[in-house]
Amino acid sequence: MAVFEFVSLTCIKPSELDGDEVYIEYNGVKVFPGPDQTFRSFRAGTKIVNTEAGLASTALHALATGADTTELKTIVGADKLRRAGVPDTGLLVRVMDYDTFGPDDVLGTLLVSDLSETGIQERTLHGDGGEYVISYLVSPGTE
Ligand SMILES: [Ca+2]
Ligand SMILES: [Ca+2]
Repeated sequence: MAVFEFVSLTCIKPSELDGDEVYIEYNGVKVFPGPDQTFRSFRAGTKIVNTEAGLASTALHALATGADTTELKTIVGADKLRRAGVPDTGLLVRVMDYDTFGPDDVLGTLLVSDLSETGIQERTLHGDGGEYVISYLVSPGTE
């Protein structure tokens, strides 16, 4: 099974004026923030980076810049976001905004399945008026 590795998520523009309440799902299962937290607040410029991703340290240093950047390993309970197996049907990554009233909003979805992509991948997500950039790696796993 191929392996998906989360690298970073950056908020360019939140969907709500006062920021979003972000959580992330892999194939419908919540993987971020942790079991004890409903969401994590993101404003313009907020970034989380997996500094344990399989990238050259120089590339990671370049990513882990910015005043509002948090290393994933410092977020308690967020280990499940770091990596996941990619089933044959693909891995659906969904970035969500929690809302107190009404259904939560989808900030973006990404179906990861293409193993021909090598190196760091970057996608811009547009959902509910927000703009986020997600980056990740996909590598062939061992059977
Ligand atoms: Ca909302
Ligand atoms: Ca919200």
